[in-house]
Amino acid sequence: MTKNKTVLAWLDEMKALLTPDNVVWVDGTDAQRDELRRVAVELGELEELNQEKLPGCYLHRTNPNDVARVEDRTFICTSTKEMAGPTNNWCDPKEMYEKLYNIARGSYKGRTMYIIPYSMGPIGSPLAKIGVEITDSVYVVLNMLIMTRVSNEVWDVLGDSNDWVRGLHSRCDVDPEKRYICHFPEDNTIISVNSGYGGNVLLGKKCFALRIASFQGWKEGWMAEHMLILGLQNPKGEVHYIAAAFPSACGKTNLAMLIPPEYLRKKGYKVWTVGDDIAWMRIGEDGRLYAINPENGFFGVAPGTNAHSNFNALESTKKNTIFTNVALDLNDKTVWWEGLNKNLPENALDWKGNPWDPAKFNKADKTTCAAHPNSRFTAPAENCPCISDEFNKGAGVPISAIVFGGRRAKYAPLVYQSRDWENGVFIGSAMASETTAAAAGAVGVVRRDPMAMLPFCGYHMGDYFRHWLEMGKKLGDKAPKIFNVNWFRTDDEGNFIWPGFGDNMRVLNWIIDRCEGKATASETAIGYVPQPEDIDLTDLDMDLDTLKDILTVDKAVWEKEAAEIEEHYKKFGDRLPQELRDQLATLKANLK
Ligand code: OXD
Ligand code: MN
Repeated sequence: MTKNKTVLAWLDEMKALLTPDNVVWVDGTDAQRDELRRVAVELGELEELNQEKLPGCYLHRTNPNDVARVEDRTFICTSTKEMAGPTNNWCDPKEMYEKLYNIARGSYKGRTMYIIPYSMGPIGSPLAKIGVEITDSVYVVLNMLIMTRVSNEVWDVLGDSNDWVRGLHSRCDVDPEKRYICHFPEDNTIISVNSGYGGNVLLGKKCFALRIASFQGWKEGWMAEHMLILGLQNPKGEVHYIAAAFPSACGKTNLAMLIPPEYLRKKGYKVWTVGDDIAWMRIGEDGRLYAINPENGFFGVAPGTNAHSNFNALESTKKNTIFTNVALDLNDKTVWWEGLNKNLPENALDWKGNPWDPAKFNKADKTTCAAHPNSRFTAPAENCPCISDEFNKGAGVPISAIVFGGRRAKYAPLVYQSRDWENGVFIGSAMASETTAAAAGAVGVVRRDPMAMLPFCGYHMGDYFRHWLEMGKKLGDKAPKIFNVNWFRTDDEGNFIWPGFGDNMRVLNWIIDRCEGKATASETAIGYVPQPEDIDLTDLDMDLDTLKDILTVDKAVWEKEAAEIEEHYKKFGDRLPQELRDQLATLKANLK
C-alpha cells in the first residue's frame, strides 16, 4: 500500500465523511479480481455469462434513469466562473464541496469503500499520471481494472508526491435530482455522486483524462485530447501515426481499428490501434509531438458493432469483458444488441431485464430495442487483434497527422488539409457535427463541437484555442500536419456517397502521403483538397465524377458556414485569439 501522507490524509478525511463498514485496497491482482467478480455476482451487480463462449464476461444493468453521461449536471468548479468559460457549467468550489459532502455524508454506511490506485498511461511512463478513486461500487472497481492500469506499483511510482488526482465516487441513491459530476481542476479533484453509469463514474476516463488533464496540460505545456491514435503501416514496414478527433457517433472506435481493403492488405498495408478515445501528447526530445493512450481498455458503444463495422472491436469483447445494458440471450447466456447480426433472439431479456418480444421490434422506435442505444462493452485493450506494439510502451508514438472530422451531409469535402497549424486550429475550433436519429431531438441540427472537446474541456475554450496555437509555435516545422475529413456526404436521396469503414484507409493513405510530401493537391478557399486522381479507387464501385463531387468546395454553402462560425465565435468574447479571427477573415476573403 502507501505511506504517501497526502493520500493517507485524504483517505482519513473521506472515511470520516463516508463512514464505510469496510475498506478494501484494490491491488490489480487476478486473485482479487476473481474474488470481486464473485462478490458482484452475489450482490446482483453482475450476471455471469456463458463462460465457455465468453470466458470472464459479465452483464450489468444500470438503473434505467442512469444510462448516459449527464452534461447538464457536469460542473467545472474553478475559483472564477471566467476560468471555466462559456461552454461549461460552473459553481463556486466552496459551495459545491459543501453541497456534495452533504449529499455523500454517511453514504458508505453498510457498504465497502474500495480504494483504487491507477495509472493513466503505462505505469512509470513520463507521459502518464496517477489517480486514486474511491468508490462503493464493485462494478466500478471491475471496470476500472479494465479501463486503467491498477497495481500496487502505482504507489511505488507515486512515492511521496502530491501529483495525483483525487476521485470520490458514491452511488448514493442513484437519484437523478442529486446527480453531480464535478471537477475541481485547481485541486486535482473529482467528485461524482448519485450515478452508476460508466462515463460518470469511471473517473479515470472523461473526468480525469480529459477535463482535469486538459487543465493540467494547459498549465504544464502538453495536450489532453479527445482523439483516437492509430498507426498506419505501409508495405515497407514503416508505421506513421495519426491522431483523430471526432464528436460522438462519428465512428471513432471503428476508424481506430480499421481493416484496410483487400487489395491494400495484399500489398502489405495494416492499421495498428494505439487508442480509440483519448490521446495525451507532449513534445519529445526530438521536437516532435508524441502521444500515448492513457487508457487500458475500450468503453465502446455496443449497438452497430458487428463483424463488418468493426471486427476488431467485436473480437476484443470475447473475453474478460463487462457488458452494460445490452440484451441477454437466455438460450445460451450470451449477449445481443441491435446491429450485431440479423438473428433477433427469440428468448431474451431486454436491457432492463424484461422479456423481449422480437415481433414487436421496430427499428425506428428506440423503446422497442433489446439493448439500450448507449449500451456498452468494457473490453481490455490487450484483447484487440490489432493492438499496437507501442501501446504498452511509455515513450508514446510520434504523430505525423492530426485529423478532425464530423458528420456533415453537404458541406465538408471528403478530406482537405489545412494550410498550416494555425489554419488547422481554426478548422478544429469550428468543428461541427449534425445530429443523427440515434440521439433524442431533431435530426440534422448542427452542433459546434471544437476539437470534439465541447463536453470535455476543463477550462475556458478561448484559452484552450490559445494553448493549441502556443503548442504549434513550440513545434514549429516539426508540427503534425492538420486535416479534416467527412465520411458522411449524402446524395439527393440522403444516402452516404462514400463507403466508409475500411475504405477510409484510401483517405488515410493520401493524408500520410501529404505528410511525406508525396501526394499532390489543389489549393482551394478552405485549404488543400486532393485531385480526384490522388485518391486510389482500386476495386471500389465509384467513378471519378462521384469522387469529384464529394471533393468539391461549394462556395455558397461555405459562405453560410463562415457566417455560422462567426456566430459561434461570439461566445468566446475577447478570449478568442486574434489569430482565429484573422483566419475567419481570410476564409471569407477567399470565398469572394
Ligand atoms: C464516449 C463519448 O463515451 O465520447 O467516449 O461520449
Ligand atoms: Mn469519447
